[in-house]
Amino acid sequence: MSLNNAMTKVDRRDAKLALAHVYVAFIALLLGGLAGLLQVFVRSGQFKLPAGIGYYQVLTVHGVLLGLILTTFFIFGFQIAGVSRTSGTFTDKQRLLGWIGFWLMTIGTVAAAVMVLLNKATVLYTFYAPLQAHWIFYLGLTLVVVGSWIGSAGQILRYVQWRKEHKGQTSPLLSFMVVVNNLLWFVASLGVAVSVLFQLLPWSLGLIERVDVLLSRTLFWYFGHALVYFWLLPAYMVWYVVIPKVIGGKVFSDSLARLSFMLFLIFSVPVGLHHQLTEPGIDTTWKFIQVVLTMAVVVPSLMTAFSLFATFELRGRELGGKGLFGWFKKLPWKDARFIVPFIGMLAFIPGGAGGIVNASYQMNQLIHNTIWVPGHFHLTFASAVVLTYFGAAFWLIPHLTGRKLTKSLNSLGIVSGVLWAVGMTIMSTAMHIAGLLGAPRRSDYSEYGGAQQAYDWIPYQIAQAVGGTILFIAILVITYVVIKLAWFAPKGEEEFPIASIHESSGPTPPMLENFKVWLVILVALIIFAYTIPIFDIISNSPAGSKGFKFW
Ligand code: HAS
Repeated sequence: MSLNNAMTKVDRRDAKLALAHVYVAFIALLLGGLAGLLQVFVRSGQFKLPAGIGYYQVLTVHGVLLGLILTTFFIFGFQIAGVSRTSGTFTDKQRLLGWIGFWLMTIGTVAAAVMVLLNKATVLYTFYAPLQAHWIFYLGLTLVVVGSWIGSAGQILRYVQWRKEHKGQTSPLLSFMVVVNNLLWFVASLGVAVSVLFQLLPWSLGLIERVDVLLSRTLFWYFGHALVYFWLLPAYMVWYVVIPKVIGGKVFSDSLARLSFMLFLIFSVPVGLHHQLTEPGIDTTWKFIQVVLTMAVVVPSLMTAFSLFATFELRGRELGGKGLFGWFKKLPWKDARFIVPFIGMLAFIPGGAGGIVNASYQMNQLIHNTIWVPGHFHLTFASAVVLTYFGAAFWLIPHLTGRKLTKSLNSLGIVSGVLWAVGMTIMSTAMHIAGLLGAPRRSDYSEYGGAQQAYDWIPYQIAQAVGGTILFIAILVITYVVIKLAWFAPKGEEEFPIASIHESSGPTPPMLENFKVWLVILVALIIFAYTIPIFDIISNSPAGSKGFKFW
């Protein structure tokens, strides 16, 4: 049975480091959310951006701030607190690594953001060629990635120290999960690091004349799909370890949770080609192989759904719930720490089903590059994941600042979750339907002029504006709650909830913590899934025939 309660309170020095990350994340949420609001207005065809601001500029701000900055900073804040809480206070050296990482990431963010605001880096959050940004933008992103490596090293070292001090024992589940997520991030970000350092930076500096676009996209998606699981796994940490405690229950199975994380580690990376199913230049056999691997990465999510249902049902029955669904009513529906992530779980059911549609090769032809895809990731990322971050912030911030989540702040938290559910249902449903009608994603409708009225997807674009406005109101409510919890709520103690493992869980096989074995499988799968496609891309590249010019 794992030891999950090394400390009951996060050390003040570690709390400061974690909070610094969380604050940057919520600033990114507010600004990125504002950009999202402007975007849905433009897409409705009823609004033009003032002062020469471009649609794609706003779209880049939205994607970079929410997809790259909010996530990385919140995840690191949460993970630092989680490791400190379950493995113990960081040493000065480990904490220093955390601070170096934080400042590199922050400087990088500011540099990249300035370039985007100056309209010198309007390259969307995927930033692959042939779109080109100012070199400072790429340098900024490099600092974010390098900073994240250094910061994550501090967290991993704390876990390694715990294992040295507790030989033969199963490590705290939450710390273990953090290490898996950091390794996943490291292996995935190597792809984007190669692309930025050897292609995009030298190209933007004028050192090389051209880059191989297909190679840059392939390297991006090697990183890009694992990136979405790097966002997802912290939400799963909350679902597996925190939510059971919030509802008064226990972790259903330690082994199942660890196995699902290890499966994410090995299957998240070798699946990037499912973003490139319509691209010529990659052999269909390899696309198909990666489609099969994508179906494999669905399995740990199904295991998670099973585990959550079991946790909820066990607890509901303990509280006296009878019959097939009686247990459901017994869950703590008035607790924002539970209901907000729960709304996220519900959104993940259609979001995940949509993902399976996307991954189903032939069906991908129908939805690729339509607004169906943003519909999918607003359910998975912008609902399941982000709502779980919000639900976690409701206890994490007061725990770290030494304040209380008061009754009224709890109620406002619930209001924000309900507003999110309403706004997202309208916006995302409209996106899915418009996508099926052929509405493209990433389109500046003002460029279509009067002809846009002819398109039968326009009513759905207006519905998106309505949903997006409700979502922005939710962001304002959340920002208010966060500010109160950080600086103004009454002083007091708020728990960092960590559930213990259910008695019937059984012992955890040591194999599940043998990182060497899982990393070998991961590397083997990556080599298998990518060697031939990348070799083909390079050898068939027109510039490739002229030596190393393909970079
Ligand atoms: Fe995806 C595109 C396939 C999951 C994010 N995805 C994207 C993009 C983003 C994104 C950002 O194969 C756009 C990238 C771009 O800009 O071009 N995705 C999948 C598949 C999954 C999946 C198979 N995606 C995610 C997650 C994301 C995310 C998670 C963010 C966090 N996605 C694709 C594909 C594309 C794609 C293609 C490319 C499309 C194209 O052509 O461009 C799977 O991992 C999903 C598995 C999930 C499930 C759901 C399990 C449900 C759970 C909740 C249980 C609920 C409970 C509540 C217990 C099977 C765990 C209790 C309820 C009671 C009633 C009591």
